[in-house]
Amino acid sequence: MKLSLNDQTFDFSRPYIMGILNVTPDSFSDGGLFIKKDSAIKHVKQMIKEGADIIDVGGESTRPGAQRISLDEELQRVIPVIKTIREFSDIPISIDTKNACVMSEAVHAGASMINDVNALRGEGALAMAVELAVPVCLMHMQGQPDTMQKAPQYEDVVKEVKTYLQERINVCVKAGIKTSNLIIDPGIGFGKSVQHNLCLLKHLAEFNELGKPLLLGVSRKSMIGALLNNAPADERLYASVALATLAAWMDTGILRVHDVKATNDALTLCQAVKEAK
Ligand code: 7PJ
Repeated sequence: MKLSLNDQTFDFSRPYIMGILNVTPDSFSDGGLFIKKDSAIKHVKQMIKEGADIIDVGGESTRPGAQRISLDEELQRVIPVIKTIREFSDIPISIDTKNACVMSEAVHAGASMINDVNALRGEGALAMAVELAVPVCLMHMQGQPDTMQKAPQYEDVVKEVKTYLQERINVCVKAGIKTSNLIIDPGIGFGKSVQHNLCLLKHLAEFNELGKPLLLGVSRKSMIGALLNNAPADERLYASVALATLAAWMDTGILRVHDVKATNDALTLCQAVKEAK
Protein backbone atom coordinates (compact mmCIF):
# COMPACT_ATOMS: atom_id res chain seq x y z
CA MET A 1 0.00 0.00 0.00
CA LYS A 2 1.36 3.40 -1.00
CA LEU A 3 -0.07 6.88 -0.77
CA SER A 4 1.33 9.88 -2.58
CA LEU A 5 0.87 13.20 -0.76
CA ASN A 6 2.43 16.46 -1.89
CA ASP A 7 5.25 14.61 -3.69
CA GLN A 8 5.95 12.51 -0.59
CA THR A 9 5.38 8.77 -0.61
CA PHE A 10 3.75 7.19 2.42
CA ASP A 11 4.54 3.47 2.30
CA PHE A 12 3.00 2.55 5.68
CA SER A 13 6.12 0.75 6.84
CA ARG A 14 5.39 2.74 10.03
CA PRO A 15 2.30 4.57 11.26
CA TYR A 16 2.03 8.24 10.29
CA ILE A 17 0.89 11.10 12.51
CA MET A 18 -1.75 13.59 11.41
CA GLY A 19 -1.66 16.60 13.73
CA ILE A 20 -5.00 18.30 14.31
CA LEU A 21 -5.35 22.01 13.71
CA ASN A 22 -8.82 23.19 14.70
CA VAL A 23 -9.40 26.67 13.36
CA THR A 24 -12.71 26.84 15.20
CA PRO A 25 -13.80 28.84 18.22
CA ASP A 26 -16.07 26.01 19.40
CA SER A 27 -13.87 22.96 18.85
CA PHE A 28 -14.43 20.13 21.24
CA SER A 29 -11.12 19.82 23.05
CA ASP A 30 -9.12 22.99 22.54
CA GLY A 31 -12.00 25.40 22.10
CA GLY A 32 -10.97 28.93 21.30
CA LEU A 33 -7.28 28.33 21.67
CA PHE A 34 -6.38 28.40 18.00
CA ILE A 35 -8.82 30.77 16.36
CA LYS A 36 -6.20 33.43 15.76
CA LYS A 37 -4.03 32.85 12.72
CA ASP A 38 -0.78 33.59 14.55
CA SER A 39 -1.38 31.04 17.25
CA ALA A 40 -2.62 28.54 14.67
CA ILE A 41 0.64 28.90 12.74
CA LYS A 42 2.70 28.64 15.91
CA HIS A 43 0.87 25.44 16.75
CA VAL A 44 1.53 24.02 13.27
CA LYS A 45 5.27 24.74 13.61
CA GLN A 46 5.28 23.03 16.99
CA MET A 47 3.51 19.95 15.60
CA ILE A 48 5.96 19.74 12.68
CA LYS A 49 8.89 19.92 15.12
CA GLU A 50 7.32 17.18 17.21
CA GLY A 51 7.06 14.80 14.27
CA ALA A 52 3.74 15.38 12.52
CA ASP A 53 3.62 13.89 9.01
CA ILE A 54 0.39 15.62 7.95
CA ILE A 55 -1.51 18.66 9.28
CA ASP A 56 -5.31 18.34 9.29
CA VAL A 57 -6.87 21.79 9.02
CA GLY A 58 -10.54 22.06 9.98
CA GLY A 59 -12.78 25.11 10.17
CA GLU A 60 -16.14 23.57 10.98
CA SER A 61 -16.49 21.74 14.28
CA THR A 62 -17.99 18.28 13.83
CA ARG A 63 -18.21 17.51 17.54
CA PRO A 64 -21.55 16.12 18.71
CA GLY A 65 -24.16 18.88 18.87
CA ALA A 66 -21.97 21.45 17.09
CA GLN A 67 -23.59 24.32 15.19
CA ARG A 68 -23.08 24.60 11.46
CA ILE A 69 -21.31 27.65 10.05
CA SER A 70 -21.58 29.51 6.76
CA LEU A 71 -19.39 28.78 3.76
CA ASP A 72 -17.77 32.21 4.00
CA GLU A 73 -16.96 31.72 7.65
CA GLU A 74 -15.40 28.30 6.98
CA LEU A 75 -13.31 29.66 4.09
CA GLN A 76 -12.16 32.64 6.14
CA ARG A 77 -10.98 30.33 8.88
CA VAL A 78 -9.04 27.78 6.84
CA ILE A 79 -7.75 29.35 3.61
CA PRO A 80 -5.38 31.97 5.10
CA VAL A 81 -3.93 29.33 7.42
CA ILE A 82 -3.28 26.89 4.56
CA LYS A 83 -1.64 29.62 2.46
CA THR A 84 0.60 30.62 5.34
CA ILE A 85 1.69 27.03 6.10
CA ARG A 86 2.67 26.69 2.43
CA GLU A 87 4.97 29.69 2.77
CA PHE A 88 7.27 27.88 5.20
CA SER A 89 6.67 24.14 4.84
CA ASP A 90 5.90 21.43 2.30
CA ILE A 91 4.25 19.20 4.90
CA PRO A 92 1.14 17.54 3.46
CA ILE A 93 -1.98 19.46 4.51
CA SER A 94 -5.34 17.76 4.80
CA ILE A 95 -8.56 19.78 4.65
CA ASP A 96 -11.22 18.54 7.07
CA THR A 97 -14.47 19.58 5.38
CA LYS A 98 -17.75 18.29 3.99
CA ASN A 99 -18.11 21.21 1.62
CA ALA A 100 -17.17 20.91 -2.08
CA CYS A 101 -16.30 24.59 -2.39
CA VAL A 102 -14.01 24.48 0.66
CA MET A 103 -12.30 21.36 -0.78
CA SER A 104 -11.58 23.21 -4.00
CA GLU A 105 -10.35 26.46 -2.42
CA ALA A 106 -8.23 24.55 0.07
CA VAL A 107 -6.53 22.38 -2.55
CA HIS A 108 -5.85 25.44 -4.71
CA ALA A 109 -4.35 27.16 -1.65
CA GLY A 110 -2.00 24.21 -1.10
CA ALA A 111 -3.84 21.39 0.66
CA SER A 112 -2.87 17.93 -0.59
CA MET A 113 -5.65 15.77 0.78
CA ILE A 114 -9.39 15.83 1.61
CA ASN A 115 -10.66 14.54 4.96
CA ASP A 116 -14.44 14.27 4.73
CA VAL A 117 -16.41 12.94 7.71
CA ASN A 118 -19.33 12.70 5.26
CA ALA A 119 -17.41 10.42 2.88
CA LEU A 120 -18.22 12.69 -0.12
CA ARG A 121 -22.00 12.38 0.27
CA GLY A 122 -22.47 16.17 0.34
CA GLU A 123 -23.74 18.14 -2.62
CA GLY A 124 -21.09 18.24 -5.34
CA ALA A 125 -18.42 16.71 -3.07
CA LEU A 126 -17.86 13.53 -5.07
CA ALA A 127 -17.55 15.35 -8.41
CA MET A 128 -15.21 17.89 -6.81
CA ALA A 129 -12.96 15.18 -5.36
CA VAL A 130 -12.78 13.53 -8.80
CA GLU A 131 -11.77 16.85 -10.33
CA LEU A 132 -9.20 17.71 -7.66
CA ALA A 133 -7.65 14.22 -7.91
CA VAL A 134 -6.04 14.29 -4.45
CA PRO A 135 -6.23 11.54 -1.80
CA VAL A 136 -9.49 11.41 0.16
CA CYS A 137 -10.26 9.99 3.59
CA LEU A 138 -13.74 8.44 3.65
CA MET A 139 -15.10 8.32 7.20
CA HIS A 140 -18.11 6.44 8.52
CA MET A 141 -20.77 8.42 10.36
CA GLN A 142 -24.28 7.36 11.37
CA GLY A 143 -26.60 10.39 11.17
CA GLN A 144 -25.36 13.99 11.25
CA PRO A 145 -23.27 15.77 13.92
CA ASP A 146 -26.17 17.70 15.46
CA THR A 147 -28.14 14.52 16.27
CA MET A 148 -25.82 11.54 15.79
CA GLN A 149 -25.23 10.78 19.48
CA LYS A 150 -28.94 10.66 20.39
CA ALA A 151 -29.57 6.96 19.73
CA PRO A 152 -26.89 5.26 17.65
CA GLN A 153 -27.98 1.78 16.61
CA TYR A 154 -26.30 -1.20 14.97
CA GLU A 155 -26.87 -4.93 14.86
CA ASP A 156 -23.23 -5.62 14.07
CA VAL A 157 -21.26 -2.40 14.20
CA VAL A 158 -18.03 -3.76 12.66
CA LYS A 159 -19.84 -5.39 9.77
CA GLU A 160 -22.07 -2.38 9.09
CA VAL A 161 -19.22 0.15 9.18
CA LYS A 162 -17.11 -2.08 6.93
CA THR A 163 -19.95 -2.51 4.45
CA TYR A 164 -20.55 1.25 4.39
CA LEU A 165 -16.88 1.98 3.72
CA GLN A 166 -16.74 -0.65 0.97
CA GLU A 167 -19.82 0.91 -0.64
CA ARG A 168 -18.30 4.39 -0.50
CA ILE A 169 -15.04 3.02 -2.01
CA ASN A 170 -17.08 1.51 -4.86
CA VAL A 171 -19.00 4.75 -5.48
CA CYS A 172 -15.77 6.78 -5.49
CA VAL A 173 -13.91 4.44 -7.84
CA LYS A 174 -16.88 4.30 -10.19
CA ALA A 175 -17.00 8.11 -10.23
CA GLY A 176 -13.33 8.24 -11.24
CA ILE A 177 -11.26 8.53 -8.06
CA LYS A 178 -8.06 6.50 -8.27
CA THR A 179 -8.27 3.53 -5.92
CA SER A 180 -4.78 4.35 -4.63
CA ASN A 181 -6.12 7.75 -3.53
CA LEU A 182 -8.61 6.37 -0.99
CA ILE A 183 -8.18 6.15 2.79
CA ILE A 184 -10.79 4.74 5.18
CA ASP A 185 -11.81 5.60 8.74
CA PRO A 186 -14.43 3.91 10.98
CA GLY A 187 -15.27 7.30 12.54
CA ILE A 188 -14.85 6.81 16.29
CA GLY A 189 -17.55 8.81 18.11
CA PHE A 190 -19.60 9.64 15.02
CA GLY A 191 -23.02 8.14 15.72
CA LYS A 192 -21.63 5.49 18.06
CA SER A 193 -22.08 4.58 21.72
CA VAL A 194 -19.06 3.91 23.93
CA GLN A 195 -19.63 0.16 23.42
CA HIS A 196 -19.80 0.61 19.64
CA ASN A 197 -16.49 2.51 19.74
CA LEU A 198 -14.84 -0.16 21.90
CA CYS A 199 -16.04 -2.91 19.60
CA LEU A 200 -14.65 -1.08 16.55
CA LEU A 201 -11.30 -0.60 18.29
CA LYS A 202 -11.10 -4.24 19.34
CA HIS A 203 -11.72 -5.35 15.75
CA LEU A 204 -9.80 -2.54 14.07
CA ALA A 205 -7.42 -4.89 12.26
CA GLU A 206 -10.37 -6.26 10.24
CA PHE A 207 -10.66 -2.93 8.42
CA ASN A 208 -7.35 -3.66 6.75
CA GLU A 209 -9.20 -6.36 4.77
CA LEU A 210 -10.60 -3.50 2.66
CA GLY A 211 -7.08 -2.98 1.30
CA LYS A 212 -6.89 0.76 1.99
CA PRO A 213 -4.78 2.75 4.42
CA LEU A 214 -6.66 3.02 7.71
CA LEU A 215 -6.93 6.38 9.49
CA LEU A 216 -8.15 6.66 13.07
CA GLY A 217 -9.12 9.56 15.32
CA VAL A 218 -9.54 8.81 19.02
CA SER A 219 -7.55 11.70 20.46
CA ARG A 220 -9.30 13.28 23.50
CA LYS A 221 -12.68 11.94 22.39
CA SER A 222 -15.64 11.72 24.71
CA MET A 223 -15.51 7.91 24.99
CA ILE A 224 -12.28 8.43 26.94
CA GLY A 225 -14.01 10.85 29.28
CA ALA A 226 -16.88 8.38 29.68
CA LEU A 227 -14.51 5.59 30.75
CA LEU A 228 -12.43 7.81 33.05
CA ASN A 229 -15.00 9.24 35.43
CA ASN A 230 -15.92 12.11 33.10
CA ALA A 231 -12.34 13.31 32.77
CA PRO A 232 -12.38 16.65 30.90
CA ALA A 233 -10.72 16.91 27.48
CA ASP A 234 -7.46 18.28 28.87
CA GLU A 235 -7.07 15.18 31.08
CA ARG A 236 -7.39 12.62 28.31
CA LEU A 237 -3.76 12.62 27.10
CA TYR A 238 -2.52 9.32 28.56
CA ALA A 239 -5.60 7.43 27.46
CA SER A 240 -5.43 8.98 23.98
CA VAL A 241 -1.83 7.84 23.63
CA ALA A 242 -2.72 4.35 24.88
CA LEU A 243 -5.46 4.01 22.26
CA ALA A 244 -3.21 5.39 19.50
CA THR A 245 -0.63 2.76 20.45
CA LEU A 246 -3.20 -0.04 20.35
CA ALA A 247 -4.37 1.20 16.96
CA ALA A 248 -0.80 1.32 15.64
CA TRP A 249 -0.23 -2.22 16.88
CA MET A 250 -3.24 -3.25 14.78
CA ASP A 251 -1.68 -1.68 11.67
CA THR A 252 -3.51 1.62 11.54
CA GLY A 253 -1.74 3.70 8.90
CA ILE A 254 -2.50 7.25 10.07
CA LEU A 255 -3.30 8.47 13.60
CA ARG A 256 -5.17 11.76 13.84
CA VAL A 257 -4.05 13.33 17.11
CA HIS A 258 -3.83 16.54 19.13
CA ASP A 259 -0.70 15.57 21.08
CA VAL A 260 1.99 14.93 18.50
CA LYS A 261 5.08 14.56 20.69
CA ALA A 262 3.50 12.14 23.16
CA THR A 263 1.99 10.07 20.35
CA ASN A 264 5.22 10.07 18.36
CA ASP A 265 7.22 8.71 21.33
CA ALA A 266 4.65 5.96 21.91
CA LEU A 267 4.48 4.99 18.25
CA THR A 268 8.27 4.89 17.97
CA LEU A 269 8.38 2.31 20.76
CA CYS A 270 5.44 0.40 19.35
CA GLN A 271 7.21 0.21 16.00
CA ALA A 272 10.48 -0.92 17.62
CA VAL A 273 8.64 -3.83 19.25
CA LYS A 274 6.94 -4.70 15.96
CA GLU A 275 10.27 -4.79 14.17
CA ALA A 276 12.07 -6.85 16.86
CA LYS A 277 13.21 -10.33 15.87
C1 7PJ B 1 -12.35 12.75 13.06
C2 7PJ B 1 -12.21 13.57 11.96
C3 7PJ B 1 -12.05 11.35 12.93
C4 7PJ B 1 -11.48 11.82 10.64
C5 7PJ B 1 -12.94 14.73 13.63
C6 7PJ B 1 -12.68 15.28 17.06
C7 7PJ B 1 -13.87 15.46 16.19
N1 7PJ B 1 -11.77 13.12 10.75
N2 7PJ B 1 -12.57 14.83 12.34
N3 7PJ B 1 -11.61 10.96 11.70
N4 7PJ B 1 -12.80 13.49 14.10
N5 7PJ B 1 -11.05 11.34 9.47
O1 7PJ B 1 -11.53 15.40 16.67
O2 7PJ B 1 -12.94 14.97 18.25
O3 7PJ B 1 -12.18 10.53 13.83
S1 7PJ B 1 -13.51 16.08 14.55
